[in-house]
Amino acid sequence: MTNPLTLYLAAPRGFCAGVDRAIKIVEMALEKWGAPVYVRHEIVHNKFVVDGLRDKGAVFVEELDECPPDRPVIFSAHGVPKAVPAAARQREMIYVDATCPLVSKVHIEAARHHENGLQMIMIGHAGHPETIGTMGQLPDGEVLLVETVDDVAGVTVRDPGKLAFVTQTTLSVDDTIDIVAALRARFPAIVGPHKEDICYATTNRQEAVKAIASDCDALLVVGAPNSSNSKRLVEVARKAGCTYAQLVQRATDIDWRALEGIRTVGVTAGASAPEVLIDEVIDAFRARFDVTVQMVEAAQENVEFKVPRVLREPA
Ligand code: 0CM
Ligand code: SF4
Repeated sequence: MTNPLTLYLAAPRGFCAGVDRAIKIVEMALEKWGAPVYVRHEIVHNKFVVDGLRDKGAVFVEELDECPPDRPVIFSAHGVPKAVPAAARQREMIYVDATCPLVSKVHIEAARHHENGLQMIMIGHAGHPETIGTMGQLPDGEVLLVETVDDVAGVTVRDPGKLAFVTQTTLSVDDTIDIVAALRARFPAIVGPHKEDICYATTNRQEAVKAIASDCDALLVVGAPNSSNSKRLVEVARKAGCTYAQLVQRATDIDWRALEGIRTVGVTAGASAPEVLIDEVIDAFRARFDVTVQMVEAAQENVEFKVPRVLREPA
């Protein structure tokens, strides 16, 4: 006799519209131009997705100068500094930009504020490709990075009356509220978005985790260790009262010993994790427990983004 287990399946979870579009861009580029097609940085932060595209002929590199000039190159969903497409044009390369339109929107906001003479502050994680890409929309030194409430006190600005802020799209909604509040308290004239630039997918996945976390003895987030939005889901679960919340790339990562005796488990996935990996995790639970799946839906999503025109036109 296996023990009963209620599995709360969070919705929405997994792929967002920007990830869907970015993967489609690589697939369509391979169809249009044949292999190899180069991709600068992991198209989305998921090893399973990257391995699948590599099998179809995509070659993943970190920098543009690792690509031969006569093959197409795709820029990842996280966005790139302005210098990257500029270098591709200089080398007369074919390039397709898979930057999520919601990240591009932040790039445009930053450029607009800069044109209006405002110095920029970015709320984001140092070293993350989206932060590097957004900061790289403006000349060096024009964007100051803050990661925490404490950073706000230490930031040195040119003119407190001429400031604006943007954020990374995949931050913790609750942590960002505090950082924005600290910025507005120290710099009352700061200009910014109504709330922040966190995207709909990040917000909804965090809401769904909050809806189940306190009812879960354990909660697993399917996602990669370099996926910002996935890591935030683990933090949100812990803050919302789930004492055992873990990131797993796939079912083989699950620590079954730590799950002994649980009666309830939550399962969700970051925006870059494919549904097959979630199914795999659920199947692994079914093999060990008498599982009842209960879906908990925090929001409905119907966002879709078109692929760039160059891929919709015949070769
Ligand atoms: O930004 P993050 O690390 O969460 O990227 P990801 O590839 O895991 O998710 C989708 C995106 C974007 C931009
Ligand atoms: Fe775009 Fe948000 Fe998805 Fe990132 S997580 S690709 S910003 S929709």
